[in-house]
Amino acid sequence: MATNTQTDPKIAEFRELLSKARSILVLTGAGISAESGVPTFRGEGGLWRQFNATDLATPSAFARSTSLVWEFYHYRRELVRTKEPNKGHLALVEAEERFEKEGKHFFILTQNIDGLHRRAGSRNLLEIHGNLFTVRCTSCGFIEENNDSPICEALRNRGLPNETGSDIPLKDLPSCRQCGSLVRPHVVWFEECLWPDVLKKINEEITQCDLFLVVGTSGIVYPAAGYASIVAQRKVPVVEVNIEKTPATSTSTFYFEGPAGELLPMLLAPIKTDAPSNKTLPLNAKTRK
Ligand code: BV8
Ligand code: ZN
Repeated sequence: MATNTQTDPKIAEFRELLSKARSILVLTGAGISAESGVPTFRGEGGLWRQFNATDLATPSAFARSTSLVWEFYHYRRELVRTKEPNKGHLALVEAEERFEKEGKHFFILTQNIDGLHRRAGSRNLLEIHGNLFTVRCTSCGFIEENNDSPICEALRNRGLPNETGSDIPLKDLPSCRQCGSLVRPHVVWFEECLWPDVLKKINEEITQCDLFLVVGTSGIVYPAAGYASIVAQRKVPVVEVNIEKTPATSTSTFYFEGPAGELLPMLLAPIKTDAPSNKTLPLNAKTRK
């Protein structure tokens, strides 16, 4: 049941851990964008034209129904453009800035491709599955950020969830600025491996962290779903924030139930120290040796 932020003693325990942590790693999933109005994969709204995202986010779907898959990604690009980061994203930005000032390491691995962490201002961030606004050429491999709306004329006003039929000819779909061939979203589809440089960075972060927050993910998709148990095996505290229990809950030291937009600002708020630190003592005071 939902965490009572006034009385739950676990919160004080967590915040004590947070104050002592030197390297905080956060893994986020679609749930952190839910309060921004971006549908999650497996909640309601996770369907588009009666398709599951997981049916369309594959190389074979793109090869078989290129127009349909581009309409799906075009729809998501245009939808996300109308959304804003929420208090959960912003709490992570504020925490990153504060912890950096305290000489701590703070890093976010997001599974989301919506770009909302970036727009919120997070800098220590890795979008492990790519980004909706980056495209890659299917022929020459050229990768570039593309914020065009629409991304090509043929997709203007297309891709609506209640539309049927997807028959845009390949030649009218988004094309490479370098060689003119068809481009695809530069994201990691199911049955595709995460990129080697991304895997290297993930490994660095999960081996160095001494506190691991898992926020708004169903813990179904690998390899991300495996990180909590890898970190827990190092006896590092795992803290889950979700509106429901997930497979990660059993490996979590703390499980805080509730919307990330409400819980994160409270969980990550600056620790108010009552005792004046020597930084705040009046100039002529002597700090006790
Ligand atoms: C890989 C980008 C090695 C695209 C995504 C068979 C063949 C091949 C592979 C596999 C296979 N079987 C299994 C696999 C591995 C597969 C996998 O894990 N499949 C799952 C379905 C079982 N993984 C892969 O293929 C990965 N690559 O393994 O390479 C390999 C290679 C070949 C062969 C074998 C192995 C690649 C996975 C990456 C896929 N790309 N995204 C796109 O977005 O279009 S995954 C996509 O779904 C998201 O990016 C995210 O990562 C993932 C899961 O979504 P979540 O973020 O968890 O969202 P979800 O909706 O599920 O849950 C939301 C949660 O939020 C819920 O818990 C909800 O309670 C909570 N919530 C809601 N509101 C709130 C909230 N919490 C807090 N506050 C709120 N307000
Ligand atoms: Zn090209």
